[in-house]
Amino acid sequence: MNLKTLGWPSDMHQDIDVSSLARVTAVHRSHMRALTEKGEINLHIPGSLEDLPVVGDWVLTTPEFEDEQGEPARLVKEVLTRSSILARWTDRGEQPMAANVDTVFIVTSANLDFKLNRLHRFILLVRKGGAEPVVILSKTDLVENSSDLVREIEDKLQLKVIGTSIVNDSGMAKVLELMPEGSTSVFVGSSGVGKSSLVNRIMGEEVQLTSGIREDDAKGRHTTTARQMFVVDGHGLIIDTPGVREVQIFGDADDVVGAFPLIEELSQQCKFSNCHHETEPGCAIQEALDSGALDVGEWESYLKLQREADHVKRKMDKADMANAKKRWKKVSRLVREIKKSKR
Ligand SMILES: Nc1nc2c(ncn2[C@@H]2O[C@H](COP(=O)(O)OP(=O)(O)OP(=O)(O)O)[C@@H](O)[C@H]2O)c(=O)[nH]1
Ligand SMILES: [Zn+2]
Repeated sequence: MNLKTLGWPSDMHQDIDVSSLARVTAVHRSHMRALTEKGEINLHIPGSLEDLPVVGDWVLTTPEFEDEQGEPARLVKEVLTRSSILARWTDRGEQPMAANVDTVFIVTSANLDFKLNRLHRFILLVRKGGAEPVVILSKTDLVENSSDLVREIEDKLQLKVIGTSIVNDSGMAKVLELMPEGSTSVFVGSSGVGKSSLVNRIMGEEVQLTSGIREDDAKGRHTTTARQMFVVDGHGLIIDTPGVREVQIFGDADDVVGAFPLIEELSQQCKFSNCHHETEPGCAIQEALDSGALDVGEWESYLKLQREADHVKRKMDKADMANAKKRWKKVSRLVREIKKSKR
């Protein structure tokens, strides 16, 4: 496998000894895996390393040795500067989920209502991370006017939108066209919109069957095991990890409230319309928590999501997306901030 197939940009880092390059393909609790020109290896992380690699990272390594498991292995010497980051935005800050991603396919289902505002905010987040967003309108076989819908969204978002269906195979060629050799893509979107179906179709059935990419856990859910970055024959790479899948299209406090109908109803019964549900008299939320009518766990997860939404919103309000130059400065600043927050 040559470096270009692995996504190495030929115009970068001319002075690097390419034989020491490896790209991280999987991050497990106990170890990491990576691909080099010569094949797959175990990656070991010395305790002195400041920033931990994520899937998609390019690292400089020591020469190969055989580790305790008898596998070819290398030590990470340095994580190279990321061209882009896909991060999960939490109340503890940005958590990088994948690095050096060129295209983020944002999958949204044609048969479900979606909020353009929310999609828009997510698109801004992807761009802020340095990747190119593309919207996929999935399951177009379930609606009648899908091409009108595609054009409408394209128009409103000023962005490429591809309608797909795994039932009649439409749109697959267009998706593959945006995944040329050497490119790296991820698929994100809410649960059930059809991400796995798309990735499996793109990868081809035989790859899926023979490489044991997916495995059912005890509860019958799909869990991604082993490798988390795949080469699509004749095309680019796909990163598919549980963390990447969890990158949520959150950002609107209103959406959070809407997801908790009981809390929404109760807050309308508070004595003061601007109640913070803390120590105010006549607070229906506090009363419901005392009486047990509202579950403490539910209230806590509501507060957590609310904080995350606020955090993302504040980030977005500060960002000026119109200026591409500024955008790139922000990417490198983001990388520095992430490095700093790890210290
Ligand atoms: N009609 C129709 N159904 C589809 C299509 N794509 C996926 N589905 C169905 O939608 C359901 C969810 O698809 P998945 O691919 O598992 O969705 P996902 O986004 O990977 O979901 P998570 O694994 O929970 O993140 C399955 O029952 C699929 O068969 C499509 O193009 N048309
Ligand atoms: Zn209240």
